[in-house]
Amino acid sequence: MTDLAADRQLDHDVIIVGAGFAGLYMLHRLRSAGFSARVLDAADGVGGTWYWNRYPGARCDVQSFDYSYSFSDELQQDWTWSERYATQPEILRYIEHVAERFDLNRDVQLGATVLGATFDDAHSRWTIKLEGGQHLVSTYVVMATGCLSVPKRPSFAGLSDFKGETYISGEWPHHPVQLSGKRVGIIGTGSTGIQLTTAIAREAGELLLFHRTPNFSLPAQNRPLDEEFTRELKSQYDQRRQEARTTTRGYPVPPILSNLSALEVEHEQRLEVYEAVWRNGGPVFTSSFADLLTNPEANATASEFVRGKISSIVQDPATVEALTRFDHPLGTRRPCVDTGYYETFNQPNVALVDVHDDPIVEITADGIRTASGSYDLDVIVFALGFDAMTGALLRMGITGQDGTTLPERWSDGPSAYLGVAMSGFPNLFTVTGPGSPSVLTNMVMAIEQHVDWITGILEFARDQGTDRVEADADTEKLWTQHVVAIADETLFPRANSWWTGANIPGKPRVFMPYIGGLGQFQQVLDDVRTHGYEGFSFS
Ligand code: N01
Repeated sequence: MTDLAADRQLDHDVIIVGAGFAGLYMLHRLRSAGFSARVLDAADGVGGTWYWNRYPGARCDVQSFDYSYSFSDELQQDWTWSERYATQPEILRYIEHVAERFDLNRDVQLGATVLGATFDDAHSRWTIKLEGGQHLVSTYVVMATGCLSVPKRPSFAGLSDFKGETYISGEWPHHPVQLSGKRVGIIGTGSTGIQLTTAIAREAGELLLFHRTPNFSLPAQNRPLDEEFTRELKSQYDQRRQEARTTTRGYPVPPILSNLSALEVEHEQRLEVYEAVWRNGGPVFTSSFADLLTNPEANATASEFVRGKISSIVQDPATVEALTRFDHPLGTRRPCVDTGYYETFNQPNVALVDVHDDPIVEITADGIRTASGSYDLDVIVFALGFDAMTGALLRMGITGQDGTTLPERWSDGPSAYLGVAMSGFPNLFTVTGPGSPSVLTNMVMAIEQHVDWITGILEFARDQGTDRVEADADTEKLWTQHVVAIADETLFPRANSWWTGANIPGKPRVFMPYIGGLGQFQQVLDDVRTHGYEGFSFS
């Protein structure tokens, strides 16, 4: 591949991998800055995670009007969201609209599976190898490959013996799936499994939810957005976005939240705050008080409140016990957000199968067998999560200078400067990579932040007359240590979460996202830029 890169003309200044929110905006920004760029995506349509995750009930639990691009005021004024939390089809329509509106599709190559990306040290170029034999050569590569884009696949014994239908949530088919009257089993109770549960319970003859570790789920309090709300929102959209960029989460939080310690206030006052935040809905519950994610005692008051809510909703005591046997403080795994999840267990056609102490042993021709019993099923749905944040990058066949591969480089866990670049991999950038706030925030705002910054550094390199940009190894190491150190000051590392890689057997355990929040991270990015992109070498 090296010779190929040397002999050939450059195909593009930048190859972008991934046609989701990140890749499409990257293309738009690079074009505006005068770079030639091409987006590659294995899917047959744009949308990234929202192209693939089309399972029943899929929707986003960040409010629609926040989980959307802010770069174009015309776009945000023209587009109207129908609900507080948008469904997958509505989000996909939005992304397709953006791709058309900004004429992006002509530079998007779909059905393009990347098999490898190799850096040619002598000529400072990347060669991208695609399935089918095509090669593309570019100066820069941007991996916009998503944080939750590699589903964890089922590896249960006997899987191939099953006579019924099986589905993986992140690879849901495009054709309608008929579940009415069938006996359906769902394995997995993260955000995906919980959304699937409420949707499938309305349709299936019988639904069995195979449940291993309880997750906290908070009510979405979803609602249609009426004209008055939308008019008011649009009249202040710009201010809302400005504020969002300074927040930890990437969207403004409701004023009912308190900035006191949960232990500083009387029991009654604490309950009032929790009740108000519960009624407001959404994933902001852990911001009810200032110390819920740093002080175990404070956190226990919130966990207890949620436990009480679950007990008051679910009628069967054994189900309550299984749903509330929490092994982690509230918020140290990504809280789920639901509409009627706990109520679903009161339906006569729904039952929880507790596989915590009675694990799934195998899948049989007829269904699922646990250590103590067998469950006949027509359909099994796997909602087992993702090889998050690093999965897509590690599978991309990335080889840097000196022939070092990314899996070799990250064998002890990921290390990246600002979540955007790795030493030894010049001219390669990642959008919302490990070491950036990404999955702890509103992803669309985090994507815009990274994409704008990457565009800036490429313009800077061009202005300097250079075409080789690399993160310094020492600076990268310091940043990676800082990311871990600030996470260690919180309760987050206590949980077996996908943020730490704990959900994937053999994955090095490192707390991957930057916990400081979007606003604080912006200050870091600004600081690095104003110091001439300190920590990067240009040659
Ligand atoms: O994945 P998860 P997810 N046997 O890893 C279980 C985002 N998201 O796709 O905890 C039995 O959270 C596993 O059990 P356990 C959001 O950021 C957002 O649901 O390992 N069970 C767990 O219950 C979210 O956090 C939205 O004991 C097995 C489940 O599978 C992230 O995606 C919607 C098992 C995996 O849960 C990931 O959520 C959807 C086994 N062998 C997703 N292996 C919204 O915006 C795994 N499990 C609303």
